[in-house]
Amino acid sequence: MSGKEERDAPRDADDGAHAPSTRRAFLLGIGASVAALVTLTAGQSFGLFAPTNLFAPRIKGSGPQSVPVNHTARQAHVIDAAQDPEWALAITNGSRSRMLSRAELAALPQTAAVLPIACVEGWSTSAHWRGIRVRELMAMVDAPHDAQVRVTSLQPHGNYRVMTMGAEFVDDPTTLVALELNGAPLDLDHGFPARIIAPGRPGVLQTKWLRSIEVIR
Ligand SMILES: Nc1nc2c(c(=O)[nH]1)N[C@H]1C(S)=C(S)[C@@H](COP(=O)(O)O)O[C@H]1N2
Ligand SMILES: [Mo]
Repeated sequence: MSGKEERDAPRDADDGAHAPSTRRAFLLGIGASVAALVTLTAGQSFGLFAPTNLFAPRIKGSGPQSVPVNHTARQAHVIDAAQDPEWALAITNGSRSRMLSRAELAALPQTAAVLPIACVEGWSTSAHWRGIRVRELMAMVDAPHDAQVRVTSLQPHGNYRVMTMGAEFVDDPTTLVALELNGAPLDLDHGFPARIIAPGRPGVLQTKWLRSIEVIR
């Protein structure tokens, strides 16, 4: 994809610059999510439905590495991109940028943190994460301490593809680009090769399958 196509592509979950149709789709999505949430709650409340509970894979303690999965790599259409041996995380601050392969990320100082994933769909699971502090990555491109960033996933489309993170999270010593979950490399469904984990943010903002982290200026 050329730089031009990249810029002209519709943006999802970005900083409010939705085209009208994108915005409508987003609002419809909220309606669908509420309906799904009601269904999920009902499904969990009645033992009668337990044997056919479609949401069973998301209950606490289930899923790869003992953590539920929101969207799988297949559902997010990232199977190939996430396993590309040429993958590298782009860190940019204006004209300053770094590309870091998974091996290069793994060679940087690692920080461990116990943090939950809390999904609006009705589950929360605490887990052990290990990775590189986002603020250390930002320091590598001389980002100021009050920098906000835009985080983009390899995911080609969808509401979770792009999110913004305020300086208070960027600067937090437990906000990580995580490479490991519960003592093992991230499962593909949990965001391999690298994902965001930050304290006290809703699950939707814990971006999986990272592509880039850019200072917003
Ligand atoms: N790229 C991307 N990141 C994502 C998502 C997604 O669909 N795509 N789902 C989000 C949601 S809603 C939640 S709750 C968490 C779940 O992370 P997990 O599947 O590793 O438990 O990932 C978040 N990060
Ligand atoms: Mo979620």
